[in-house]
Amino acid sequence: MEKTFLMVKPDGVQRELIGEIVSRFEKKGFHLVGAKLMSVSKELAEQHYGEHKERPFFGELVDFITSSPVFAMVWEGENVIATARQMMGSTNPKDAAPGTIRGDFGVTVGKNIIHGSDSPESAVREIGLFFKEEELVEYSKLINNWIY
Ligand code: RTP
Ligand code: MG
Repeated sequence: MEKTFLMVKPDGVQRELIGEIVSRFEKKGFHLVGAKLMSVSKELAEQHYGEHKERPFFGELVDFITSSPVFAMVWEGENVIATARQMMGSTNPKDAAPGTIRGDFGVTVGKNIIHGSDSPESAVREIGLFFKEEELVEYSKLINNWIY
């Protein structure tokens, strides 16, 4: 089954939105297989956002993500990568539809509450950056028989 890496960013943690965000993915029918509250080191931030190294906002992005703890998660389910991105909404909250996480809770692009992997390749890379294999838990939930 497909897995994705999702992360409540420092603004989401500070604003006490962890529960709200976890709840949305639980209610959707996805399966939580790993989660932890953690600080992001400068090295990890630079690796995670490596694709944006040449962008003018790279320094700000690294400073922001290392400024306060994040809540890192791995979720599993059919098409979870694309569906989670839809549930997050557009990168800039001003363009994000109501009903999406960024549309409901965000205002500015620099503080847009949540990160989600944008492709299967990013998901594998990001899960590997943030989680050791033994931190991911494989288990069954009977409720999934009513979803899949
Ligand atoms: P993310 O990686 O955080 O899930 O967000 P995303 O895919 O929707 O957007 P991406 O293009 O990967 O950009 C990463 C993060 O950089 C910040 N950003 N700032 N100041 C700016 O113009 C600007 N553009 C992007 C955002 O916080 C975005 O989530
Ligand atoms: Mg991205």
